[in-house]
Amino acid sequence: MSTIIRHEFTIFVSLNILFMIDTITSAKSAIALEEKYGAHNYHPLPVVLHKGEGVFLWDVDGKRYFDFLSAYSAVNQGHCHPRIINAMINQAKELTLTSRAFYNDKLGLAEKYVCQLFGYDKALFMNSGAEANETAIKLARKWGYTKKGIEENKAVIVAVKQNFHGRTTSIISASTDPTATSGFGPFMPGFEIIDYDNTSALEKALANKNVCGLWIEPIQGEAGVYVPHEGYLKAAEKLCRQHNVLLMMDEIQTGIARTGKMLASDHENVKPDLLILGKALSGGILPISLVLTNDEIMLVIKPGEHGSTFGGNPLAAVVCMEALQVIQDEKLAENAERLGKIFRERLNALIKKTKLIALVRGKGLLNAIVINDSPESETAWNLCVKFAEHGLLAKPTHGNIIRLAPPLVITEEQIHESCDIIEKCVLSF
Ligand code: IF1
Repeated sequence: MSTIIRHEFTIFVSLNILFMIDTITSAKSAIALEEKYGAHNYHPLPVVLHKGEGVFLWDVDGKRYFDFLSAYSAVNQGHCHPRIINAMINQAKELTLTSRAFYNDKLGLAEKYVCQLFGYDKALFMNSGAEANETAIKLARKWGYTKKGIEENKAVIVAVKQNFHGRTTSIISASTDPTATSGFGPFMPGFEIIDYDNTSALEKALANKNVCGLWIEPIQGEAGVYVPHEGYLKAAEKLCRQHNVLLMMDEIQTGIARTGKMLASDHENVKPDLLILGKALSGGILPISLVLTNDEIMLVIKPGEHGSTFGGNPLAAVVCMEALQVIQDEKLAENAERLGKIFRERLNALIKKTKLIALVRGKGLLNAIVINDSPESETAWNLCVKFAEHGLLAKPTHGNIIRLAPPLVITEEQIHESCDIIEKCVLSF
């Protein structure tokens, strides 16, 4: 193509792209665009966000909010943490993705970092939390066949009612939530579902010789921040050892300091066989997930048997190390422990003044209030709309439960300011 025509063509294309890229000028136009062009797989609160920093979010009209969802505990380090952003920018200028067809000079450093931090032999990086759970399923099954001697294709993974581990068709095969499963069958076999927080149900299920794994969350996030009885996790660990079953702990939402310890398992000194992490592994900058385990289990997967295009990319490796260093340097687990107690004290005091809230529960800065109304009622939703009007963002789960989980960088003063907002809205409801 001659130079002149090439230039004209370039100008023509770039003008077109320019006109195609709209700028979002109002909340209404943003919502209309998502309504028209986006899948309707969510029902967001009518808030259109433009900027985040620390515990705060700003909408397109410049209104500031306390973020009490933290992108479902992915931004524990606070929105756009400068250290993590800078680490990302510097690495992004060098190398973002090589695929695992080759080595790179960052992945090994990140693997060593997380193995030493969490006390395991080997790490397998993926991207979404669901992919990390899928990885854990494959590891547990293959370990069951090659190490425990389970008959091929007979491996069973024990899961629990009201679990949430992601949205893939295999993962929802273990779900007991009709919203997650209806219309998506047929389902993956090989899962047995028992009651959560019930050790006798555990004893019965794990005695089955075909069981290769027990798959649980240390606190059930999506179920509404359901904290099991003290000792349940320890009993689960003991029964897994007794029956040669792998403890697959999904700490994607509870991990990375959210509940006041680096891991929720740490509250009971439980050491999962397979530790499954995601979300705040990157401080909400990139999708990064991870499975940590020992050599005997990790090495059952041979070259070419598992992976993903972006899994373990050098950009994610650098971001992950910085995000975890920030958690430790800023003592965010200790902060979550201390401020979580103050938060629950304030909410328990509020409960005495209102019939609207049945109870508050949680650990560290993973908490929830249960609204004194049926799950089908609009009360929790309407209360969240009111919270938003007063500068605090939260969203109901399962109808009448409101999860309240700010970034772990929140200060004591900001906890009180947020509780003042919650109290004002609840008492005026
Ligand atoms: C949605 C829920 C929370 C998780 C645990 C694995 C995953 C998640 C314990 C999968 C993800 C997210 C997914 C998001 C909303 C949110 C959520 F309501 F869906 F269940 F937090 F409670 N294990 N949870 O919490 O990780 O593949 O998403 O990276 O799907 O609506 P992911």
